[in-house]
Amino acid sequence: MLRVQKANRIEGKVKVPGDKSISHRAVMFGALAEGTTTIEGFLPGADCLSTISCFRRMGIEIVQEEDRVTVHGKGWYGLQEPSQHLDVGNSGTTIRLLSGIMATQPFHVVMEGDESIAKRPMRRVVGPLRQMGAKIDGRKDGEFTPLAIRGGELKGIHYQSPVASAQVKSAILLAGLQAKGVTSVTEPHLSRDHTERMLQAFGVSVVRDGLTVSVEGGQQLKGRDIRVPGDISSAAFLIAAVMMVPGSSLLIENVGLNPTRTGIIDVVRAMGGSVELVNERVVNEEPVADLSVTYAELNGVEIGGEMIPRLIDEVPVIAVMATQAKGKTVIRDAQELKVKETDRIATVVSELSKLGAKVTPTDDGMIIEGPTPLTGSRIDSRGDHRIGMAMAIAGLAAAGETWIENDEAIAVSFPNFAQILAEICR
Ligand code: SPQ
Repeated sequence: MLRVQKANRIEGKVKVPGDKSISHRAVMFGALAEGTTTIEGFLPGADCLSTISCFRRMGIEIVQEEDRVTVHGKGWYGLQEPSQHLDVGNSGTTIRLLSGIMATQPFHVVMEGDESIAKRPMRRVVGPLRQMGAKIDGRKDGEFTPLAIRGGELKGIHYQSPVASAQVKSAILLAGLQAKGVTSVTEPHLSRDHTERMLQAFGVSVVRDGLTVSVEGGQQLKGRDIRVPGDISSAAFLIAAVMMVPGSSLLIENVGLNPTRTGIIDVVRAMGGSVELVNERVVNEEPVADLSVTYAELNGVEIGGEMIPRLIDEVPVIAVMATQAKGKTVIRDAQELKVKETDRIATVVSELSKLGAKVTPTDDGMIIEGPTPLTGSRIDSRGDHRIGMAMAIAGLAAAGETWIENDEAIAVSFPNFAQILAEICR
């Protein structure tokens, strides 16, 4: 169990681990590319290690030491049929992107993960991949794991996605790279675009036209060196830590600032907090900067529409900040939260209420009223890394001690979270 005490101040200079979305993609694309890919700044979190182990099971040699990884790619069709099931652990990104890749492979594979993965919807990728010609089966007609895929020849489709999801978009585009003709995906709002950026870095031609992105079949990837920036979704917890404790300030170095991910910065600023970008640069097609974060009294805010995909993983910690903000914070259009590692509307409401917060669930989000004094309590991460970390941050402003049960889930995306928190808390 993780114990968090009320903090007097947050201060210092820190680096967050590598971006999870980019780390997954670097390993996957490296494995499918011709030649060697080296990755620096890789996130050695449980989810990305699941991606590595899946590709090792398909015969790809991958050497990983902390945040350095070397992938010996054998080209798109260099993967071998695995003799065992692929275990994706807790990682939605792994199973959904791999579904797209497996749909192109001339062999049979079964993929499954943990209890949380078994409850997450898969037909959102299975449906369009079947339209392309892939043979995929799973519980409830392909809605749930285990998924059994027999890949083969695919045809390009145009897919109008009902959800703004980078995992859906990526699965289809990856399958499209080996399909006949052109494959395109149109989303209702722009989701994170790391796949598009990194495919281009691996030598693939990707065409964007507004909310539509397309690829032509028959393209090959070439191995390259990748430097992964720090994960803004991890930095979000530290930004929130500053906003929870009056008088705090923090420098967070080397944070990825892809505009499809920076909603958290816009929201903190809209609430009245100060986040300045220092030393802005571009690393491997991704914008990066250091963040200088300073405490300010916050006001409630309304969030919805196209902003939601830009901060979807940060909603739990935004709810935490909102407990200390003056007035109402309303989060809408965020029904996707219900199909994450947990139903994040329900878990935020149940766990944050235990600390004394005023949070009301709605059909597509939640309403938080603040400021409310919080009192330390025993919280359950429910096996969801982002819930565990968000509640630990709430604990920094709660009287007494807050205990986070099932805190091991935090290692999914931020293995040294407790250590960094200890370093910056005064
Ligand atoms: O990989 P997983 O388990 O789906 O992880 C989460 C997270 O909180 O870390 C979501 F639960 O992030 C997703 C994110 O919500 C990672 C991701 C990606 O790398 O493509 C995209 C988002 O999901 P989606 O469903 O909107 O595509």
